[in-house]
Amino acid sequence: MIKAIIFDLDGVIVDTARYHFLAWKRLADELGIPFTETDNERLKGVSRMRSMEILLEIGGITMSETEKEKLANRKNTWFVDYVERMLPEEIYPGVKPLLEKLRQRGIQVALASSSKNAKTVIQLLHIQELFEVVVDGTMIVHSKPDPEIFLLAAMRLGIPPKECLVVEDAEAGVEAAHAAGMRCLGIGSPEQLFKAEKVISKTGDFTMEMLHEIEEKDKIGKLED
Ligand code: B16
Ligand code: MG
Repeated sequence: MIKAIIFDLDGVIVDTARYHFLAWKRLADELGIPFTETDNERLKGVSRMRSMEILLEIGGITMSETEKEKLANRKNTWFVDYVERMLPEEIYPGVKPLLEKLRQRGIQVALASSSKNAKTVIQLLHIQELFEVVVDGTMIVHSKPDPEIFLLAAMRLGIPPKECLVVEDAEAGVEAAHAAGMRCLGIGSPEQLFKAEKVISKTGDFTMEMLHEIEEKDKIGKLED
């Protein structure tokens, strides 16, 4: 029985995933690294510094930790510029009513984002009061695909992991959910997110029937087969 739903932020609630891509692309262009939307899939859900390392791996470039931090901070400045210009209307269609409906039905709702900017984003969207629990990149040591962020969310909700459903747009996020012993609804393409119990293209398309459908499926424990 699913008692709680833990939502990722970037790419699930709002299209900040696009802003992350644009900011990384700008840095990649400056460094002369070829960087496509396909490459960007590897950065989704992972921490800022790990994303920086993946970008340098793609370009075959090595540099000192200090230099890496300087460049990652630069990327973050550009990302924050996009975010600060964001309007509350940019929340994906149907997401706010969905969060309200889930709470009315007695399902607990949490946010678990690897982003250190998550609190700013939900404040700008005026949705912070819709989450019982918010955990972000400032509260964890290991980012997705490590399960830490989802386990922390479940602990703060007081709900066992097996009774939590994660909603994610990143492969690293689906892996993190399963590593936490939770089921996962993927948002995006079924080819990319094939490990998720179910995949839909938009968060706003989520229905209560899907929740029951996912409850019926129990892929947990079978993923290693
Ligand atoms: P920041 P999510 C993740 O957020 C993004 O998907 C990922 O692309 C980003 O690198 C990470 O947050 C860190 O973000 O640089 O703002 O701390 O998808 O877990 O909500
Ligand atoms: Mg995401």
